[in-house]
Amino acid sequence: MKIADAKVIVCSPGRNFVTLKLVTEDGLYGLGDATLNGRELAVASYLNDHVLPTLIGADARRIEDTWQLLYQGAYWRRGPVTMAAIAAVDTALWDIKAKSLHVPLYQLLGGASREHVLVYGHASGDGIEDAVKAVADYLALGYRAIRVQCAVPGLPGTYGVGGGKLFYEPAARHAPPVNIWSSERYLEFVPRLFARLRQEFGPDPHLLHDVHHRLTPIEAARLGKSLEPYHLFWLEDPTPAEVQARFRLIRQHTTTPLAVGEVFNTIYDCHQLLEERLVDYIRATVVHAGGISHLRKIAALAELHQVRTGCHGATDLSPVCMAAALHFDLSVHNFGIQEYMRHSSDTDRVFPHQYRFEAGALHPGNAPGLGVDIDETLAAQFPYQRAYLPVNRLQDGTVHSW
Ligand code: GCO
Ligand code: MG
Repeated sequence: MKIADAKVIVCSPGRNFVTLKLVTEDGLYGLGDATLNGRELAVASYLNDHVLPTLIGADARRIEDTWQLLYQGAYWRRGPVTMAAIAAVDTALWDIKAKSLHVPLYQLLGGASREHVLVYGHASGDGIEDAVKAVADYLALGYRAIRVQCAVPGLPGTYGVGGGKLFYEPAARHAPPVNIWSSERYLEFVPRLFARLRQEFGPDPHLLHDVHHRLTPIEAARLGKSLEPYHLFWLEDPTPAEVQARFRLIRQHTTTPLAVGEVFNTIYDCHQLLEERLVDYIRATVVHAGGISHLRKIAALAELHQVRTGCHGATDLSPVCMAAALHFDLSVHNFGIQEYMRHSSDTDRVFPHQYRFEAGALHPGNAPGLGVDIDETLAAQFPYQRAYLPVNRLQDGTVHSW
């Protein structure tokens, strides 16, 4: 079963997506998401200029061998661009293999470990009462887990607010938006937000919060401690994780569960966090962590240390990635939760898919392969538009993590 054709489809049905399509000599095809928010064309070039010419004529059944060839064979390892390109090839090959065997992908990954996949959506507000209303709206839609972000009084453009109620789009066209940040104001505000939410909704709904790498370890420790009475499902990315040992300090001070890893690309980015059990959830996902093959290895290491998965699933992860993540989520034993932000109706039309939301959970469906397709004619009507993620500055102008 040789790979006969390969193409990269870049489209922008509401936001940019990069999709790889591999076609075999038997006429089967598979899809892989290669979208890297704000840096989309770098991955398209990596695939077009360097990877795809070497794939034509290769055996589409050799998924692990192809992964190793693209990873080790390039000599230059890791990094988001490389790993998104490898992920796209890997995902497309799994799609092809499952289609060739007429089974939904999760059957090849060990079969279903659960009936469906618990998901969380994002509620956000310009003020506390707005956030309360947004959470109520999500609960009314059937969600059982909700991430809550709220504008911090006195700071313009706080992360996590705006961009639509059911999808979240931080990237902007033409130039990066600039946000302003104060950790002092934020640390004072967030416990008040969650106190109000628990007062309104009681102990049942799972509440999550994303810090987006904005605190120092000791500040993160303080936040985790001050949120303990409101028992969050998780506190996400409390501090940057380039130095994994930084999380030891946070752990010494708080029992609030921690989730990390949406920007990780390989198992090497998180092995210490997992081995020392410095986090409770690992957020690496298919497109940014080398595909299904590599994510399974991360999940296996996490399982050894009782860390559960919580894959990234913001709107910039395409329906192809969402479908792949759902097959993975359904199959791994140590699944925790899946982030699920919806796509625009144009995106849903360009990527018809089988997965469906019901009662706060998703199921990938039982179509052979990933259960997601691309309408190339429609995709061509939505050409690429340059877009940038925001940047963040402190009140005195200093650049800060966004
Ligand atoms: C999340 C993320 C997103 C990212 C975005 C970057 O937890 O969903 O932090 O909001 O910022 O996906 O491309
Ligand atoms: Mg996040």
